[in-house]
Amino acid sequence: MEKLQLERLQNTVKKVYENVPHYKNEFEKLGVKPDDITSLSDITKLPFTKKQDLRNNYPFGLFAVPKEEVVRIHGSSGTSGKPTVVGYTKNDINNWSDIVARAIVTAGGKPSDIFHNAYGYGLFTGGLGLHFGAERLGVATVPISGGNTERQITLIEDFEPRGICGTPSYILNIAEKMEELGKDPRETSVEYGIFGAEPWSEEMRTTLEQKFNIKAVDIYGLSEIMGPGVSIECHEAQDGLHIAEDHFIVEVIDPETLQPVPDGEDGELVFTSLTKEALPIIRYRTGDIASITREKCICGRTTTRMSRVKGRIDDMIILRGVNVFPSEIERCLLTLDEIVPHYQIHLIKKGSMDSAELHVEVSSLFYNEIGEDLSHPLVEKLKRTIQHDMKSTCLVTMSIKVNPPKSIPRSEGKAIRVIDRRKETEALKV
Ligand code: DLL
Repeated sequence: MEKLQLERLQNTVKKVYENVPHYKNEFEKLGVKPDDITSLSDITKLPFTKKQDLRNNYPFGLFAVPKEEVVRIHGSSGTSGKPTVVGYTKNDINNWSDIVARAIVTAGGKPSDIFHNAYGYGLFTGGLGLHFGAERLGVATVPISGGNTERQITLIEDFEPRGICGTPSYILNIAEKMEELGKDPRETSVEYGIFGAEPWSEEMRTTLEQKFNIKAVDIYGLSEIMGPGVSIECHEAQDGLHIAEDHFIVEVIDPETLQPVPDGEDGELVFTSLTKEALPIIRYRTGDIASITREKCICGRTTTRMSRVKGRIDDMIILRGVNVFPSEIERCLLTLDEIVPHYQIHLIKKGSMDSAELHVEVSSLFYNEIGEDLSHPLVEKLKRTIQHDMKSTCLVTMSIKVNPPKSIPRSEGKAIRVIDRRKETEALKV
């Protein structure tokens, strides 16, 4: 594997140096030439790539092949402004399909399956990425995309898929809709789920596995590197995501010092592509926080594994010096029966201090129990419990807002967990 990686790294470095002016400039700034890469550890001599570099070269400035060779364009969902644009040659699509086909097998899929693909089709890489991989494996793929939940349920009942994929928040949404319609998700034909594209917790895994009586695995990826399939958990261990190391080199760095962190310690994931033609990418800083292990997995695979992504550096909330990721808050919330696994964190200003409101939603059962009265003493008790859990496990204090059932917006793709209202709440104070 190391021999293959080095060969492919050297090719990639040469390709970007010769064909992408941005990389030639960056290499020259650091005084590094393609021939300087003689071992895998030389990768640290190379420049990092950041999302801003893609934006500065919008739309096609980082492409390493003539436009005629590009057969597909995707874009990252991004927060604001223009999307980050990525491109693929025929070969890139071919490799990506192989990687995703392999990922589906790792998750427990078989060529004879029917596969319900509830990832969004479009500029987002989720839908088409899983689709091509599933077809490559030979499974009958249902390109339902996200949304239109009642129709999704009908097709799950009628087509009897063995596999399902989508964002964990949307799949939960499907389960809830089924329950609302008096159907039991445990009675569907689904046996395994491939969930990702957003951070989710171990507790959310348990919730989804129990609701559908399935095995749920975590899939990771990002448009800039390829899309879904950069890594995936195996169904045997469900313990860390196997990285497709024949196509990507992983590093984990301290986001402040940019120095490598030891295996097992959290840091920012950095990926270098090894086989990409249209958009080869060197040391891409993902902004995602995770750790890696090189220990052999019980499934027999020997690839490096990454932990579940805790969250993006940009999504980390800092309250009075304490750092917390929404996924850690989710872990606390899912242990309580009175509330459902939908929540939002509103960042607000209290005076000059940043503070946070945690919006949760009660279950219909609990809502009936309290006579639909949110000033009921049991609600006060619930708030105190959440506040206490939050303080003891996440070390943060948040004010808790308890909302009636179905009041927190449901996602059809990636869930929005953090809403920054600091600007507007600051204005209110003046
Ligand atoms: O989300 C690709 C994807 C599609 C992955 C379907 C898995 C399944 P982007 O839209 O470019 O691509 O967003 C990439 O999403 O940097 C992470 O912050 C987050 N992300 C992706 N997978 C996971 C995961 C797709 N399993 C960004 N856990 C990444 C946590 C994830 N975060």
